[in-house]
Amino acid sequence: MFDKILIANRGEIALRVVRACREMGIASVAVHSTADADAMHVRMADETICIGPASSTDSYLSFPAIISACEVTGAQAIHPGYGFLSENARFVQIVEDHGLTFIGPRAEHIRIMGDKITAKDTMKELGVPCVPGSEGGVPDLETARKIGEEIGYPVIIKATAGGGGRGMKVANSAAEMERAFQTARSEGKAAFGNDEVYIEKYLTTPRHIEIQVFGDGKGQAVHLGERDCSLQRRHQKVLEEAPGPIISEEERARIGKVCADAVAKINYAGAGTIEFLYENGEFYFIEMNTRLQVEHPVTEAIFGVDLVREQIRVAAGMPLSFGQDDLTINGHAIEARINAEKLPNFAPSPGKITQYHAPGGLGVRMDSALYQGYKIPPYYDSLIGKLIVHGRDRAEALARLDRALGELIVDGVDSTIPLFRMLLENEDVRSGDYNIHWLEHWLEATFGDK
Ligand code: MV4
Repeated sequence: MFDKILIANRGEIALRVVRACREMGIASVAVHSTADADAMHVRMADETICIGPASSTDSYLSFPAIISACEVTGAQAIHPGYGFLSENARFVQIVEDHGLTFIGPRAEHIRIMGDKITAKDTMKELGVPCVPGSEGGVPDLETARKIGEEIGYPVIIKATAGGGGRGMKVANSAAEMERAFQTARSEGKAAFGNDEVYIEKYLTTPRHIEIQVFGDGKGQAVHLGERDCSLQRRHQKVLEEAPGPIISEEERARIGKVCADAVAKINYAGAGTIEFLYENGEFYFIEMNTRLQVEHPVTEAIFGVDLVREQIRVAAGMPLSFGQDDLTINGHAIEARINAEKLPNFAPSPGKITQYHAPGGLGVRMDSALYQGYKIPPYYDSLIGKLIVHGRDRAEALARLDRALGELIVDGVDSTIPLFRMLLENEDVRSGDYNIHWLEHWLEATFGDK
């Protein structure tokens, strides 16, 4: 096992990793930019090192700064958290070239899943159900039109280097194909330097269901069920829950096994998330994320496992501490993402926290790096906390979320807390009757004329 781990991240996720390290008796090193000198993740780690200026390009994203920080502190492994360098295959290669361990999958798997065409080809080959569409890339407009006729409109054109909603265009009819195709191409070229695109049947009202998988890197893998993350705004998740409100035990076991078998077959190491669109009782693969996700705590809550501890163990060459038969679901969990943003437009709201009180009690977990007097810097994302509640069933989890939100105090900046109070009063949310478009429609209906 490692003696010392460097955490190449900030905020609540850096703190999350510090906590796992401490419980495992591993020393933690926090890195920070000059803007984060007073951050909680820095205060809570065993050692700290400043790696550059406020701009993430020159600090949290800087290969030389992070590798040097390992050399200076003697850290043997790097936990990347999510975002930043967590899905950067070149970084993983460089980490390994320096004799360090990346706590995550191999560079090869990150590379495969980062190219969406290769990811889909790979998954299809492994028996994972995919959205009907083009076989690989679509080289020109003529081919695009042919595929449009074959699979039928509406279709969606996606940049292979995209993902998370960037570089995607819908064509509702043949008349819209030229414009959608060219726009997806040029957006791919401009944003990622890659103009390769592929085409899929456009599913109009799916849910976003993602399966948590975990591999030991040596051919063993398990699944930890699904999360329903359909409540999103502009491709940012707002509320996530596990298990999915409309997924049956049989469906979970079936798609879960397909996913676990797929990652076992490629010797995948560590945590992964296989994203699906779910419509009319069918799962359609869209992307795989080769990192720990923001919303991992809802899975931890219902399975009673520590996914970060498991990531560290697997990276150290240890076997998984649970088999599929050890993993059973207990109750229901919901996560509310608290952002420093002002409603109704979600404008960033950095500034000083004048008062902070975290909720507590049975089934309540607050993952946050906030404290009273902390100044939220304007340079990074606006996530300031995740409130995760766990109940015996969905109704109890909803009631607990409402109760915990009532205890939570974040003063000095605007936050998305009031949004959750409103959502909890909504009948569709209460019954779990929503899809990927629900939240944006509701926001428009609720705040649209303001
Ligand atoms: C789709 C789709 C409908 N049909 N693909 C958006 C983000 C990226 N992960 C994939 N996305 C979508 N792909 C087909 N074939 C609709 C979306 C989509 C979406 C997906 C998940 C969660 C929220 C979304 C919001 C808009 C569009």
